[in-house]
Formats: sequence, structure tokens, C-alpha cells
Amino acid sequence: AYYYMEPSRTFSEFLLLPNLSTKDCTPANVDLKTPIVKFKRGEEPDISLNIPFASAVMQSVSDHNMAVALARSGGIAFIFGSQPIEEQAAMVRKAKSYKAGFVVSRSNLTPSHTLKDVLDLKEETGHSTVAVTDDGTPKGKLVGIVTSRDYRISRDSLDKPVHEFMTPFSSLIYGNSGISLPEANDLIWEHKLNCLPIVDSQQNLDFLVFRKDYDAHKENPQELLDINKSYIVGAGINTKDYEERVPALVEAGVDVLVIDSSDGFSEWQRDTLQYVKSNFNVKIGAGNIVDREGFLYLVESGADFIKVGVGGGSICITREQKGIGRGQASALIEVVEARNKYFEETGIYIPICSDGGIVHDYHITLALAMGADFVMMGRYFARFDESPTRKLKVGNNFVKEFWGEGSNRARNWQRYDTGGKQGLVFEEGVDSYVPYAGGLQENLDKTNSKIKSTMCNCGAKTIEELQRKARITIVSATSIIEGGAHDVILKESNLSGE
Ligand code: MZP
Repeated sequence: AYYYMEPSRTFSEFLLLPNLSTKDCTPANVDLKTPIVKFKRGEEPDISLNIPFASAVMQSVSDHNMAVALARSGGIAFIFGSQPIEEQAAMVRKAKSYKAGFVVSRSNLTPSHTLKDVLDLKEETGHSTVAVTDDGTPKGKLVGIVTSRDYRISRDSLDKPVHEFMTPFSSLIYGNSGISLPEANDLIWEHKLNCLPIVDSQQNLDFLVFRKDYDAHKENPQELLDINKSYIVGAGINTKDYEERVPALVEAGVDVLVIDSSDGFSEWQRDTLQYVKSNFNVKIGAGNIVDREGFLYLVESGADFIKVGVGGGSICITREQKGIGRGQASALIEVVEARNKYFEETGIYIPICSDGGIVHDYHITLALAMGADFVMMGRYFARFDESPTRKLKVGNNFVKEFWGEGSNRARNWQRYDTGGKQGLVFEEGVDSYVPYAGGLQENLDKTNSKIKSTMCNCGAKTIEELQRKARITIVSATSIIEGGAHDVILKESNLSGE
């Protein structure tokens, strides 16, 4: 046997050292844009994300709702593959039918309509956001919008009037303001509005353009009127039924695939990559691997990005069951080194996704600093309203259900298949609860603020700069204790929540 004499390490064993923070290095100037598919030196990647987050390929995490919510925030969800092909393709189709950044508001909805009316309309039109006017006509005054994250669906809330779920637009420019788009842009900045309405030639309110999207088209605001962008949607596949699954997903409009496996260093993955690359023009990531050899094997087989991590997932018991895996930080450090060398030698940059084992928000920053281009998370996203599982009350706390793909509940045997009997012989994952944490956007905002703030401490305004400049130290067990509140008597208010 070959021995690695260095222990394999986890994120909690590292800290970042501050660098000089320059005055222009403020959170507002930090850009979290990141590539997710390979590209040549000097060129732009075909797909990049505005925030470095992907949600896990899991039944309890990534369905079409998560795909839309996360894509709207700038990340990507990989819709779970442990379901019949047609059902997965239908989820992709649904997520792709949502349009980014605007709504069609000929809804005839007034604040007294019920939430069910809104849901029916959203289903019918495929739009993620519905506008409400004061008299139910498109020419009426716009009084609010209802978006997926404004309401919490329960059986009881369906009959409630929609005004209880609306975001009011008291300060919005109403209806046909008769102003040009550039003038409207000035107004929304001046009055700190979130969006502006656009009216068509019949004076009907047509679109709401959110400021984020408007910014992207500042130079040529007229572009906003023919624009019709759908969200970037990912999906997981396996190495068994890819000849049937991939065509269905591509037909449904998927942007990027990932081969989902607990051990991706296999000839099964090579065959899958080669099949997809020779038959389709769709991006595909592969993994999971934990070392240089696994990285090179999958890259040479055609992967567009590589996923790193074996056994570190919060619900994963692979290491206990089979004694296989590697501390997530050590795995990432070695694979990043191989990636950087590959880039130097070939001029081809392969993005790396660090998958599993993120417990604290600072682990994300560490993963990025160590060279990951984005992280994949299960537990993190499972806690939110947008994940597909039930919210329950256990004791005095609200929780959401969260189960591993290798648990008896998911029975995703393809993910753990090593070519033997087709079926799950023993479990590699658990069925669990995670604390309920509210809506995705509010939590992502907080996490992003922490990442940006740390990046400023490190003097980095982009992820690439962070990777170049980061100085990382191993921490001793005693200095970990020093890092928390210590030697004080905590007041009760400190004991709840993070
Ligand atoms: P985490 O973010 O919850 O720590 O980890 C999520 C990752 O755990 C997934 O992206 C996947 O790679 C892995 N996973 C999913 N199911 C299992 C299992 O049942 C698992 N063992 O390890």
C-alpha cells in the first residue's frame, strides 16, 4: 500500500489571514461571478454564475422550484436524477419555462383575489412573479407583486386574500408614466425603487424590470423590450441509463449536466462522458474524485467541470460504512494543484466544484480561496422554504426533512453502483432533519455578505483574486477554542441561533 503520511484535513482546520485591504475594496465592489464550464485562456466560459453556489443533486434539495429560486439569485440547481426520466425532464422543462427578470402582468388580479388565484395564474403562465393592480385591469395602478418567496404555501393560506402576501409598490412609478427608459432608470436610482414598469403602445402594463436586470442593459435599455431569457438549469444523470435520460433532458432544455456518483473515478464515467460529448452539444461535469489521478482521468475523458468530495456530506456515512474518502480540504487542495498545472500546460481552465461538508459560511470562502470555483451544498439549501421537503415541528423547533441519496428512503443505487447487483445492498446515507431557516434569498444575502466581507479582509475583489492572494493557516485544536466566545458567561440571548 501507498501511505499518505499527512492527515487528511477538513475546512474547520484552516483560517484565512488578513491582507492589506485597500480603500476601494468594499463589499459593494466585490464581484462573485465565477465560471462553471471549461474555457481556453483569454476566452470567456460559455456558462458562468453570479454567485458560486450549486444545490446538491438530491431528492430532498433540488427540484424545479429550487432551480428557479437559486437561478434567480444567480446560482444553479442540479435537479435530482433519482426519479423516472420523464419526471426529471418535466421538472427541467418547468424550470426553463420561467423567464428571468420580468413579468407579464395582464393578470386581472386585485388585492382581494385569493392566493390560489395567483398560484393558478403562475402555473398557467409559467411566470415566477405576478403583478397586482388596484382595479384588476392592466391599466390600473400597480399596487404590488407576488413572487414565489413572498408566500408560504399551506392548505390554510390558499383561501387568504393575496394582499397578505404582496410586496407593496407604494413608491413605484405607476402605470404609464410617459417617461423614457433612461429617465425611469434615473428615477429608480433616485428613489431607491426595485423595479420599473414598461408599458406597451396600448398603455397596458407589460413588464416589470427588476433593477438587477436593468443594470445589465444600462447602455441600451431598449434591449429590455424583446429580451426573453430563461434561467440556467442543471440536472444530474447516472452512468446506467444515460442513453435514454440525456436525450430527454436535452430536449427539455437543460443547460448543464453532472454525472452524480459517490465515486467518479471509474470507466463507467468515462463511457458516459464520451457518449454525451459525441452525441450532444451540452455541458457536462463529472465526479466525485479526491485526487490528481481522478481529476486527470475525467478531464481527459471530456468533463467540462470536476466535482470534488467523497464522504464529507452531512448525511453521508460512506466513510463509516466502507472506510473510503478523504478530508474535504485535503482533497480540494490536491485537485486544485492538478487543475492549475493542467491550465499552465494546456491553456484550458477546468472549473472545480467543492461538493459536501460545508458547515459554516466561512467554509465556503475557504473552499473558494483554496481554488474551488463554486461549491455544491445539500444541507445548506435543504433548510429553506424552497426545498421540496416537508416542514415539521419537532419539539419546539421547526425542521425540514433531509435525506441522503444513499439512504433507504432515496434508494439511489445508481449513485453507489460498482457494477454488481442492481439495487441498494446497504445504506451509505441517513434520513434526517435540518433546522428550518426561512427563505432562500434572505439567507443567501447574509452568506454572501460574509463572503464579501472576508474577501475584503483578504484584499480581493474577485474570486480569482482571492485564490491568488489568499494566505491560509492550519489551526491547532486549542486555537479553534480561542476562535469562539470563551472565558465569558454567555447571556441566554446568545444561545439561540448562530
Ligand atoms: P452537504 O452539503 O449536505 O454536506 O453534502 C451534500 C453532498 O453529499 C451532495 O452533493 C452529495 O455529493 C453527497 N451525498 C448525497 N447523498 C449522500 C448519501 O446518502 C451523499 N451518502 O453523500
